[in-house]
Amino acid sequence: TVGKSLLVCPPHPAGALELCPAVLFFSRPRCSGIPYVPQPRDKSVSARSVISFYNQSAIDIAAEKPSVRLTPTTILYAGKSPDNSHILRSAQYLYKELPVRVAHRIRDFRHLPFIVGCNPTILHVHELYIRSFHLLSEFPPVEDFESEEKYTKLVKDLLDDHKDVVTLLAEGFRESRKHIKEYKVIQEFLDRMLTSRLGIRMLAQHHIALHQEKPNYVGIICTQMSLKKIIEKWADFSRQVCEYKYGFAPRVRVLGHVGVVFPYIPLPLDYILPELLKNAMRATCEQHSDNPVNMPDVTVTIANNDVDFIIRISDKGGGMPREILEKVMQYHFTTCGSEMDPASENLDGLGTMMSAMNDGPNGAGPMYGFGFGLPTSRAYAEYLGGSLTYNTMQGIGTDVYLRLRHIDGNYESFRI
Ligand code: ADP
Ligand code: K
Ligand code: MG
Repeated sequence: TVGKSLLVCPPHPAGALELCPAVLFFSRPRCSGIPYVPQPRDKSVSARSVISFYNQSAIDIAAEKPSVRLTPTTILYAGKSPDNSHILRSAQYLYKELPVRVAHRIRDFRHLPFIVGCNPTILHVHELYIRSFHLLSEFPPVEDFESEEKYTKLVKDLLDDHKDVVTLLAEGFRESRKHIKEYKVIQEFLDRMLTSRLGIRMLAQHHIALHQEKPNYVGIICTQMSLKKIIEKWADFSRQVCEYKYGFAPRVRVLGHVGVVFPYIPLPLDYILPELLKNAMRATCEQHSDNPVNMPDVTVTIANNDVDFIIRISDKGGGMPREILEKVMQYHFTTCGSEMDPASENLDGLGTMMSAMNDGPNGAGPMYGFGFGLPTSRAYAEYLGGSLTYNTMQGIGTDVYLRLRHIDGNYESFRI
């Protein structure tokens, strides 16, 4: 039923947003069949990638360079020039920066334990990065608007090429993690990989968005973001996914500083909020399945101050059993089905869900099952200078706290 329900999931309200959970997690390469089998790729590209395993000097040199990370304030106040020279400067920054960041990720792939690096799915992603490195570093310098336009087209294409990377990594590590004794190796790799990817995508999306005029937006920064509105948007979305899965869904109440409006980047919230809300709704539905009419609400409380803002998501879904407390933050750990063991391979469920997610670019993520919701959300929150923590009361429910730094506060928030 999981697979069936997901085939007709509600559309994703984020529309074309690159970072929507569905796009991040569950879409697949246009070229690939399902279940995933690495496809024979363009010969020249393949040969290129293999050669670069041996002849690495360009990648090595780039990987030695530090990445230049910008604060959101720098981006916000970079200034809009009537002659659009800010767009050119933005492209020139990306032109220098992207090959370095991609080279860092390639270095990480090379440092993976051999047995993991050999996994065909992981190798495929590794090759995708090598290919991107070559495309980016061999592009002629961006000097005028004509070359800027071509460069922006390349950046768009690469965003698209990489949209399935999280799904592929989830799959590759699920297959190969049994060979690794230390979970920390996987966690550190995925934390770095996913947050770096978030950063690259924010920069790329920002550059693309600079080309469009949108009220209250400078690139991807919303200058008047209403937390209440964005929470409500994702609450509606999650309720639809939930209703589809269970036939009912708890209501969501938003309390606290509901009137606050401030500049922020909605993109990461578009990933984190639905993941946390789906978790709360799933727990509530499963705990109160005998009396869905009187299901307790999920309560979201906003607290805002000069330094940061906190979103608490409280559910009365019975809490997390003691024996899984230590594991819920682990990548791949899920209580999908009756199994509580992360090593248990619910291949059927995963396969069906993954394929369901590839039906359209704006398809919805599944209610649960990947075990990536909490760890990815925490990695993103920490990357953004914040935190994700939880308290659970066995028998009653769970409170999850998402704390994030303001980008216009007195302290440096984070660097993208
Ligand atoms: P998934 O939702 O795919 O299982 P997550 O990382 O989002 O992966 O969550 C991991 C596990 O943590 C869930 O399977 C569930 O057992 C537990 N969990 C998460 N949030 C809650 C919650 N609010 N109440 C009870 N259990 C939860
Ligand atoms: K998990
Ligand atoms: Mg989840």
